Amino acid sequence: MGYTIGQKLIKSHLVSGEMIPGTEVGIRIDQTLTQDATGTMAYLEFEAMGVERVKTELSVAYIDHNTLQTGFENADDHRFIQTVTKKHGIYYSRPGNGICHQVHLERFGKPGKTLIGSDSHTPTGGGIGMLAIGAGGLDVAVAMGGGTYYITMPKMVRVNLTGKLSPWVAAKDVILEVLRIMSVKGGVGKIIEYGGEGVKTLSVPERATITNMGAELGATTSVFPSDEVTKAFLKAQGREEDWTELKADEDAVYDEVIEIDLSALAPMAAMPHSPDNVKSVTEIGQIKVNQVCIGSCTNSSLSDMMKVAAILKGKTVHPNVSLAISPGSMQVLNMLALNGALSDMIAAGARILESACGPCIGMGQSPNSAGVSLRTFNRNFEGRSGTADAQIYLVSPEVAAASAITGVLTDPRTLGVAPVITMPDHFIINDSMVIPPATPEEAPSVEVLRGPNIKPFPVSEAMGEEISASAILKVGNNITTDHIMPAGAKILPYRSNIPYLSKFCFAQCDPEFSERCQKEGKGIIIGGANYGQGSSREHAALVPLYLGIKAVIAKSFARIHCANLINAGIIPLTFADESDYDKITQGDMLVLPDIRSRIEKGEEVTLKNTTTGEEYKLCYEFSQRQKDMLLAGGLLNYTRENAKK
Ligand code: MIC
Ligand code: SF4
Repeated sequence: MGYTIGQKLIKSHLVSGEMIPGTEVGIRIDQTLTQDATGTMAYLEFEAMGVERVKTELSVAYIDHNTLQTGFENADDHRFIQTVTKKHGIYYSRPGNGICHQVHLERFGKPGKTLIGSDSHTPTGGGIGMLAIGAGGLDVAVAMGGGTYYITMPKMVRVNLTGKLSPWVAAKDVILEVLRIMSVKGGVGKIIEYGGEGVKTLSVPERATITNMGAELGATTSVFPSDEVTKAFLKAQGREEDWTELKADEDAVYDEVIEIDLSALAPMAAMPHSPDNVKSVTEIGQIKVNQVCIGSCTNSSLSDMMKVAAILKGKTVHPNVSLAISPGSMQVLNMLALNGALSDMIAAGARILESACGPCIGMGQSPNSAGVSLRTFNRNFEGRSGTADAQIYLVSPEVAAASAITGVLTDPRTLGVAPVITMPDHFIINDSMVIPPATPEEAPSVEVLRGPNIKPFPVSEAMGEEISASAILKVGNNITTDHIMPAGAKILPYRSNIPYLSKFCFAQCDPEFSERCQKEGKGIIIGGANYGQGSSREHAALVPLYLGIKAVIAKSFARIHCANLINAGIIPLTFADESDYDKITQGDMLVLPDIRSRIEKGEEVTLKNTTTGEEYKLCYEFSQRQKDMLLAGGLLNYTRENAKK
């Protein structure tokens, strides 16, 4: 039996386990990336491990999230990351150089390699045939130290592409269609692999848009073959030698096959407040638009920007619309400036932002009250934009630019002939904003500079014999890590200050949550299905840990968050019978009797509700390693214990 691309990539990096879906496999990591909102913590954790120099082939730290700098905090964190990376062998991409995933694709990613990044959209690298996975900061720290990265061996899904996209229909519409079919839970435990005749009609930036937003499916990752198109892209980036071919075997077997005829797709939008709430633009109709934002790691490539510029050329942004554009990287922005496209955007009235995440993570550009904002981004969770009642629609650059001119949600096919954008033979290459690390000889003399906003991170204790605490919070389905630990301009600067962040934990769901935790000192969270979807931020585990959360009992968990909980020493458990969820009321007193010995021995775990007198069966699927980690009180304790042995 032949292998899929995903299986080939795992096989060539396999350190432990067998490639049986649902069981744990350990893989060797070639490259890592961090961004600044998760990076500060990741490097503090790396320092705590006591490794002098990274053991990966390449590790890069990007500064792209916290770039508003409304106080000293961001700049201090940047300086910390710049100095700590210099000391430990990591490349540092300065603020202004661009969004981590865009820059990594342009300058560093290599087909056939493994990459983990402390950001959920790391699968962007799958666009050039990498096994690129989003992970918690601590997992990235461990990988930088040469440690193995563990995943549950995923099932393989093949998305078979036929035909060719029609004019005005974009890669964004492909992934929106996949989201419509599979939902935000549909990719959990799976690798989404693209294949078929349609693949060769898609450029690398188009493929990267699709693998990027595969994160919203909850998938482990998404991947395209590495072919002649990939080779041409790398050649244009001056990196032809980084190319290797990668394709699925003819007789590879998939667990699931989805057929998509590219020619049949139409422009689409994900409506508020979920990336899978997808309808065609014509179906939604011509709703009035207040804001349009173009950019983010999903849609900020040179070709996306060139399309936008061509649509805007000679036009003026509608008087009721504010149009903000953030090109994805210095390379993109510089090329737009040189070829005149930037001038077309400016003349049309676009507000040009720096090459960074910006509005995508609520760093400025919050819409007006109840405002409708069309964004080329990947997430439209409630409140993420910074305006609680804003209505965010996720669309392609084509739909965004067309609507910015008309002032209403517009099917770009009504605009006439679509612009044809060809990929350049050569991108402008200027890596001056990437600072290489110190040599091993120089490294000892590099001083790591820390600002006063950097506070120690919480470390859990070994698991006790019994847990007894109240159901301190009960939440519904699809709770995102943005609910658990919101981002945005006011809070993001405190990503290295857990005590301060804790005030905002679950603030959107229950403003009293944090205070209640402080009062009770401990608690158990009750969650619905797909608990912890979205971002990789380990703060969504570290802050609850700080607040005394001992366990989360949910209908099901999202992959990265579940791993982050275990890393933090918080026990993730699921209901054996989902209807038991309904029997628990917030405030009920709960007991997990003999939890330690039961997990140790692999026995059934029960939950006693002493308020109602009921008992519920719970499930867990921990590997031996995860059990040991939980018993030790998280990954750091576990690593320290192992080091002692
Ligand atoms: C996001 O898009 O939510 C982020 C901000 O990039 C996060 C990381 C973070 O919370 O810092 C992600 O996707 O992992
Ligand atoms: Fe940045 Fe948005 Fe991409 Fe996250 S999704 S990395 S915030 S651009």
